[in-house]
Amino acid sequence: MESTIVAIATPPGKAGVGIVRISGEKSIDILRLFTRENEMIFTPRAMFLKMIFLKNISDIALVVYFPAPNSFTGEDVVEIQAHGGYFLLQKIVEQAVEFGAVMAMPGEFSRRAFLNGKMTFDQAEGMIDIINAESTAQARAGSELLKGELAKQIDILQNNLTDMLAEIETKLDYPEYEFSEQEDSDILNNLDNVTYELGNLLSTHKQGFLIKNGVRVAIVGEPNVGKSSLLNAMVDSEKAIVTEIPGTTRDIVEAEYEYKGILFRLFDTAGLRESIDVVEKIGIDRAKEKIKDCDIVLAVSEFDKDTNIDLITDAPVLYIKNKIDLSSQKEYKNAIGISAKDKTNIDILKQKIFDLVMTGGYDGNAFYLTNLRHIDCVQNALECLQNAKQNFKNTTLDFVVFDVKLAWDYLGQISGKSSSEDIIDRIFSKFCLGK
Ligand SMILES: Nc1nc2c(ncn2[C@@H]2O[C@H](COP(=O)(O)OP(=O)(O)O)[C@@H](O)[C@H]2O)c(=O)[nH]1
Ligand SMILES: [Mg+2]
Repeated sequence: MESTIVAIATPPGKAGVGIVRISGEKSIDILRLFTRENEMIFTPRAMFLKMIFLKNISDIALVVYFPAPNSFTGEDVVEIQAHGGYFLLQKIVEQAVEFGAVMAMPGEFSRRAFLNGKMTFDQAEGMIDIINAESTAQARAGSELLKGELAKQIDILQNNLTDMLAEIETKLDYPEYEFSEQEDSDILNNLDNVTYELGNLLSTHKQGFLIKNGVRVAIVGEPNVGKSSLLNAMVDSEKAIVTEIPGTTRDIVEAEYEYKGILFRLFDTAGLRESIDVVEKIGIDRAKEKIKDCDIVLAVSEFDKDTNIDLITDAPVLYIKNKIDLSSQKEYKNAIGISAKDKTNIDILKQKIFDLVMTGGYDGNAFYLTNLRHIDCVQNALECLQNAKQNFKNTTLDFVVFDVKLAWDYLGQISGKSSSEDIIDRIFSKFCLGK
């Protein structure tokens, strides 16, 4: 028998309400012990306002009982919505343990949900993405997964491969069977179709990465050109210190904004110059590191000067002329004129950044591969199918069957149709406690 697990489902801290979740066969008994109810009064999925009794404390809580299999985990589940003090909630957990539950491991509720067929791997991962989301696009990507959008697409391709395998294998059972040209070309067409679809899916992963992690934007330039002022203007708050003294910014200052659903992470850096100041030097080294480690570089100079610094980076570079409030010239060749002080052209700049990194734009209705594990699976499956296509011309069908099966297996790892203890561990151990 599986143990009955308990954990706090709400974050540490103080809040109006805090939730303790219990899952397993003993849940309902534990609830009755808490409430000292002798009769079975807990109508499934209905809330009851009850006293709950701990050792020397009691609280008034809303309690609800979800009998198996109609619960998050697929087991009997009880939720106690008590007052949201972390001390109190911990006491409730301790009491539940005395009543026969054990403390849940991180992700254990979701792991049980998976094992009981309540959700697939990718749905569980989508749920975590929603929890971790910091932008509209991130939350959207998570909700697409949770809805089963990826599993649906993958299922179609897997079924396609299954049908094909069945057909080839029946015929392979008869050694004297000769595949006609028509049959050969049908198999190849089928392989082509699935490879094409997987290729399409994989092509979304660069944008998917930016959706998931946010776009890292480094602001660099010589001292005093207005880098910190630009960061402040872009996030509309006084995050970074601005002074007329060159060398003010030393550590990297971070700030974020959302544009068209996408999260952008700005990094304001120390002005690049030869410096003898130890602290400033470290800041300058960090700035140079940041240039290499970002998705786009904003190279800022004053309107009447050019950027005079070495930019060693693979990322696109956007040249910016600042302080145009002091100039009569507002338009520049190969650069955007802005005034960080007056917040002129900040929106134009944001659009330009968006266009340069999100090549192909962002379609709020499209599906993007955002999860590294899924990307790996798709990539591996694609390679197997490419091998299968290659082998189709050169060797016997047994090899083709082998590679197609392997591809099927990789695709199955996305949803968990093909799973192992190892994959299950890898996925759920990253989840938070109480999820
Ligand atoms: N007139 C004008 N002054 C600016 C503008 N942006 C920044 N400054 C001034 O330039 C100086 C240096 O700005 P700061 O943002 O600290 O530059 P940083 O060293 O590149 O970070 C400060 O005195 C700012 O007030 C601008 O758009 N117009
Ligand atoms: Mg600065």
